[in-house]
Amino acid sequence: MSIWQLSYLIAPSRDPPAIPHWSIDGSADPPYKLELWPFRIQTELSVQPSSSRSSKMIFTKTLLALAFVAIANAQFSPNYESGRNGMVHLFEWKWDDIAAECENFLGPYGYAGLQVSPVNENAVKSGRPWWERYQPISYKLTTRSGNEEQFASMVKRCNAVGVRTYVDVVFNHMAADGGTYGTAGSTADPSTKSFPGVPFSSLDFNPTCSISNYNDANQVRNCELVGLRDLNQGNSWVQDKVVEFLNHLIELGVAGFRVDAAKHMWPSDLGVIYGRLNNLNTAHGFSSGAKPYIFQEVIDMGGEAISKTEYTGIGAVTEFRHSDSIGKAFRGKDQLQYLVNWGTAWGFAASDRSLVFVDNHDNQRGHGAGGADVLTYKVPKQYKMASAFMLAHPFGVPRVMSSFSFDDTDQGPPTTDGTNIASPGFNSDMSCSGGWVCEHRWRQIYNMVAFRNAADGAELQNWWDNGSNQISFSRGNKAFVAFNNDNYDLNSSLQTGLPAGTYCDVISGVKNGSSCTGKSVTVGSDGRASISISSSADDGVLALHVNAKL
Ligand code: 5J7
Ligand code: CA
Repeated sequence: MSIWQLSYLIAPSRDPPAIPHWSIDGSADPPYKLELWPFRIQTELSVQPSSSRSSKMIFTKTLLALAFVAIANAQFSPNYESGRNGMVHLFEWKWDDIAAECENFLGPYGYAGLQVSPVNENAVKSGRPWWERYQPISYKLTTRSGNEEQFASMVKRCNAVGVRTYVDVVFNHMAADGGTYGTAGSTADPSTKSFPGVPFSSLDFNPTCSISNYNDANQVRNCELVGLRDLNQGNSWVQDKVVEFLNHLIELGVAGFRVDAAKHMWPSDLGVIYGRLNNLNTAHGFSSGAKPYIFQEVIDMGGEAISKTEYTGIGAVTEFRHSDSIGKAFRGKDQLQYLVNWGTAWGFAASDRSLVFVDNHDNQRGHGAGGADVLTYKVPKQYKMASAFMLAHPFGVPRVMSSFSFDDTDQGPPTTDGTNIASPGFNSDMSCSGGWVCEHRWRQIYNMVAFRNAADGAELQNWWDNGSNQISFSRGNKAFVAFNNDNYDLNSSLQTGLPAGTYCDVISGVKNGSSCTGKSVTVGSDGRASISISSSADDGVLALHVNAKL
């Protein structure tokens, strides 16, 4: 029999990435070189044939097997528990509060995952702005959200109730000048690029220059973003430290990562780092061989040197065009009828490569892409409509934003004393108090997460529009949603796709036993129902699904 020798080599490269595939070098004789694109993982196959014929067969079979492994292990699945969909970003929440939220709310109400603020040590900045957490000092897991023990316990408690954790990881850079000590007690001297808590020294960073021209990819990736000391991800020590940090989080049971400022890093370096990540921890319920889900922050609104397509071969991307387009549509700058082809036709990445959102922690403050059109909790009616559309539509992996209220764009989370983060309070209607907005606890949002779960796998069907801003569609025969963004009422008999019966509108109320606290809608044996949405309604949406049938 033939004997193969596999040796794994990592080759640094700056080539553009592609859809993952194995490529073979052109040589006719063994050893054959195989390369998994775009991860730059090379495998050498030494084939010792007993006869040239069988060696060719085994070679072909091996190629097929390796290609299968590459697909099965691709990091494009969020690793959700089956029947669950939708994640929430609990921006600046404390780990103990999140653990309780998983058990009391996220698990029971069907959320599949949560994104947490950066877990590693950050620079302590005066006034404690939210953005200090994007200024790393070390990879020690102590922040204002809690320490490593609390984080580990949170991940475990959330996994136990079916809610997966995704960590916002910041490794494009370390802190800028002025950040001389961190939340875990480490000191640093950014002015000399000294971060002993890791440790990183000046050798690990790119030479100082500033990013001013977004049409120059070299500058965007090799220079400093607003003075943040720019790590060289092509450096093997930097790779080792980052991989160690991410693998530590995988060991603790996380399901994936949001990669901050991915646009400012070379895709080929990211491919090397991702290629060295361990499989998810099976002790936390992940299937064996599961890879971390990776969604990369690449702000690509067009017109710049860097395109999101350079990143979609190695992970998903945060689809900022979705945020911009959905904001424009529900602000009335685009008619809802045009949403009929919502998806890649709008310039979005493929559905399984798009992490979609109405707003994020950055663009809700006008700091990031999308500008004035981004919808936030400050415009509740339009925000609920846009969120309902995102959650009802099958496109993308949706993320719900959960904010603290702010007036000033630098303002950090609510505190008890100016330093320590305050826990959210809860009102009898389940909404939050104490400065926490908790959009994820708004009925119109959490009930649409349940809608998405009920609709799981069902195609978009029965699209209807009135030629302007009244639309409706079904998800197979599982769920139906209608929107009215015109300044006159919607009163129409519409095809819901649903089985005959009476359903609770989960926007105006909740199903409570055999009754509904909001509007009830009767679907006839032909699937049609008379649908009404007043133009002066608080929300402008009506949603029905089979799990809210009365
Ligand atoms: C990067 C982009 O490529 C981009 O297109 C964008 O819109 C924003 C950024 C950006 O990313 C950051 C990532 C970090 O991890 C840390 C950061 O501090 C930033 C960051 O500052 C940043 O850009 C800010 O916002 C842009 C709209 C401005 O054009 C930039 O100049 C910058 O603004 C700076 O914000 C101010 O100049 C400076 O005075 C102020 O102290 C600083 C405050 O920090 C932030 O606003 C942090 C933003 C941030 C953005 C993110 O997308 C993110 O994931 C994390 C933080
Ligand atoms: Ca960089």
